[in-house]
Amino acid sequence: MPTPPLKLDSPPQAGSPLVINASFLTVSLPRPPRKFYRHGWQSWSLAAWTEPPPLPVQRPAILHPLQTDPRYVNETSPHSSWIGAVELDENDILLVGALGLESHVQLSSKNSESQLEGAALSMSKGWYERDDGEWFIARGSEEFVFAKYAEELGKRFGKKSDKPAPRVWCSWYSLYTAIDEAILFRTFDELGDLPFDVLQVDDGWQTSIGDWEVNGKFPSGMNALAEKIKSTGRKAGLWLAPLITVESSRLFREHPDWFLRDENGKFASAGFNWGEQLYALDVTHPAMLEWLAALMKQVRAWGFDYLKLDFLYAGALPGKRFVDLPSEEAYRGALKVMREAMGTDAYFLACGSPVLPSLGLCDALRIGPDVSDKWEDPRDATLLYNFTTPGVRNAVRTTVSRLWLQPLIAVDPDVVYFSGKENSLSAEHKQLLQDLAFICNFKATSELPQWISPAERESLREFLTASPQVKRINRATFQIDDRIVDFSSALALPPPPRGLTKLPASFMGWLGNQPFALNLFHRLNKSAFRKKRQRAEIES
Ligand code: 9PG
Repeated sequence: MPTPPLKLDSPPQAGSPLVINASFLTVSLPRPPRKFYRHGWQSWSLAAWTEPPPLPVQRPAILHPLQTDPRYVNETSPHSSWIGAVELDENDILLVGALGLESHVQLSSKNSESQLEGAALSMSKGWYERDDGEWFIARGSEEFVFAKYAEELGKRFGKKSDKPAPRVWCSWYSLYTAIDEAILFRTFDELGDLPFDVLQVDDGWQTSIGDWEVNGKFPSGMNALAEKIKSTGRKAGLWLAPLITVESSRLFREHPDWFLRDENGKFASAGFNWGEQLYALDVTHPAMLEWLAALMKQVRAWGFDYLKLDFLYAGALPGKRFVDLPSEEAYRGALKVMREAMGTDAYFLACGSPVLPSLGLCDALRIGPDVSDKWEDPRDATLLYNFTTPGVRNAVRTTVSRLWLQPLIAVDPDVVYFSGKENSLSAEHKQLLQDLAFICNFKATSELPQWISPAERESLREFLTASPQVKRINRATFQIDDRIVDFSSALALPPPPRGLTKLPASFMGWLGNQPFALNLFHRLNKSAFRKKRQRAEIES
């Protein structure tokens, strides 16, 4: 029997957190909050302290399953996955956090009239999708409430792995999908004695998303690729997106019964990427799970010991499954299957992953959107109001807002850039990314050695060998050795589209929803990546 809804007329006293059971919980706030902490569902979804009113719905809608929790994206009250917090006053934070899966926190008003009058929102509510579960409620300093919440999560989801975070070179942010055997072999040689622990091959080696076999650009095969990396004295890393497929994959054609369906029995959308419609695997289907375990074993047998498993949100999307499990529980089951099959000695980085359901089962988690060689794309930020797309500002904002996860899991902030070639970031923004890596204690980079000057190569070496003392001063400011680093320029959100910008905003929202436009965009990108690859050849 689920417990009846629970109402707390006042929050707990500062310094005395509560853990209680309820399917539905409301906490009356002693005063209107100044800010709301929203926590996006998966790695790329926005996490930030924002003004209390709801934010405009991000666009385009076709990408919602890929970028947010599609069930709550249209919510008109500020919504947060598993955990929410309000700032009542300077350093007076009230945190409401679920200690179980399938749970949400929302800021709401007592009645809709007060909202219409513009009065501040005055209640925090939390609920579980099914049955009831535990809630953690605490009031106090920001540091205190988040640390205590993390402690309680650790007791329930498992501890942080004791593997040290490796220093990673990853192929994505240089040539994207335009990788091939020749350029990677050469890169692995030219990285020379730079102190990387892992060289990780990203998207571009496979036949198709869903068909995890080597493509024609790697004629020597996967064993040889791993072998080449290992011959340089590093561990071999590989990217794959095992819980998703593109429409044109053989897997999708051959096993239509392995895919998640919606209420009407149609295939549920997992978003749109690589110029195609994406579908999610049904992570409860026994035959699919066998396939998944075999895939993990295959990757290990090829010789890869560091696995970046991406687009994992697909395993937790809402829909009809072979076994009727709550979606996040189903996802967690698939993560267990993958972990068991790959072995505990593999380093497992989860990306594009729902946050709470991944704790305790992987070694590291990407906690923000991708970086790029741009600070911010004005089209995405101001017109589409979308903060999940690649860019330094988006990555810094969400990552800094999720550092409270550090006691629970290694947090990956994505890569740092050093090169002036093929990159238009300012020195300040590059430094901000370096500092982000320091505060996350997770270091990765992606550049081709021929793009970096001898001086840049030395900065990269220094970065990889440094282990600065990091101290958080407040939400936005850190002390890194004897420097004070301020991330506030990244944390704020631009104002919602207003007045004359509403028209181009609607048009971009419409255009971004058209598969033909996304496909065209994909092809343009691909050709730009190929040109970059050609330039890399000429520079040799
Ligand atoms: C490979 C890449 C890299 C990268 C991952 C992931 O919102 N989106 O449309 C979206 C698409 C791709 C993406 C992130 C977000 O990138 O984070 O490091 O591995 O896949 O395709």
